[in-house]
Amino acid sequence: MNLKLNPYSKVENTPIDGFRLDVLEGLKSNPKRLSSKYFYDKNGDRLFQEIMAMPEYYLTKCELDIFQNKTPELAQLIISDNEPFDLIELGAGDAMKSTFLLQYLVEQGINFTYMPIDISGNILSILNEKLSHEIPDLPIVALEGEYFQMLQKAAALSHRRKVILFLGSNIGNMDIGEADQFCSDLNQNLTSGDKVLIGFDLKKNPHTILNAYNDKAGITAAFNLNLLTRINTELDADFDTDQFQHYQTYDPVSGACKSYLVSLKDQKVTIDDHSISFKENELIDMEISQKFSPEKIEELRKKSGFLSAGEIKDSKRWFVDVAWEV
Ligand code: AVJ
Repeated sequence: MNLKLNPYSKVENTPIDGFRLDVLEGLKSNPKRLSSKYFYDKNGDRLFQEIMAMPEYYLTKCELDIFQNKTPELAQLIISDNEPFDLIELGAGDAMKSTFLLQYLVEQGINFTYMPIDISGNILSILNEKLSHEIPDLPIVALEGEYFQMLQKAAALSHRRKVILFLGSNIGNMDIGEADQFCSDLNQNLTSGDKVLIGFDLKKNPHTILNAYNDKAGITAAFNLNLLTRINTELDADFDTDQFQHYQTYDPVSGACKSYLVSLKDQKVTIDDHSISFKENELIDMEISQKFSPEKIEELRKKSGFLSAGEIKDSKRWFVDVAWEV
């Protein structure tokens, strides 16, 4: 198969029905919840890029420090032999950080195909456009959809050794139980010699963490409220976003940084033929951004059956990219 002849191809769409069912199920639960994986429509992608550019949002800067300034060490963590491999990135987004690694690998003449997976087709087209200019020699196969469905697609497309990138503390969007399950599933979907590189945001001064998610400019608030707007547009609903308020918490003991939307009054919202009632001050559980201790990361690795293959921290030691091997 000549993957070079196969530029950005839309392999599969997130079924709109999955979105609708998840939203209705979440809003009929007690407490009400919405999944942060749905934050990323066109507006959400733009808002997240604004978040990454905020001075308070240290995560991107820390991981960029690793990818930009420790590229050879990073490459050493994932290169095994001269065999060609697939570099699969889960939740690639605009691949701002990984581009430095991709560039370096291509310069070193390493034979690999880059396979970004993302739930947002919009950001994948932006990414594909960007990479075709910045690294024209890079073979890319972009996959739009859910992580494991697309991992299976990737495995069906090629049988080469796999290196999975899961950066930016995307793993933090799962609670500890979900992260355990996810890493075990990942391990089950890979074979001996495959590797994963996971970015974890470390516990640090709680003010630093809370500030990153509670910015004064209100971009994080807008990022949360945008999901209500998305539901209005895509699911024919009538949320009044002025009647919901963003509330952020960080619990330094558990490391859970959580966002909620608070209903500012008793209100009813219609989602096509469904009616959802909100009491004043009732919450919608929106997002978890879990922070980790080194011990917790080790526990996660052992539970899910991976071997340790090295790690790199940023110069502030606020963030770590950890390599595990099957
Ligand atoms: C993209 C999941 C890593 O949790 O830090 C940023 C998303 N939410 N600000 C994170 C996010 C609010 C971000 N991740």
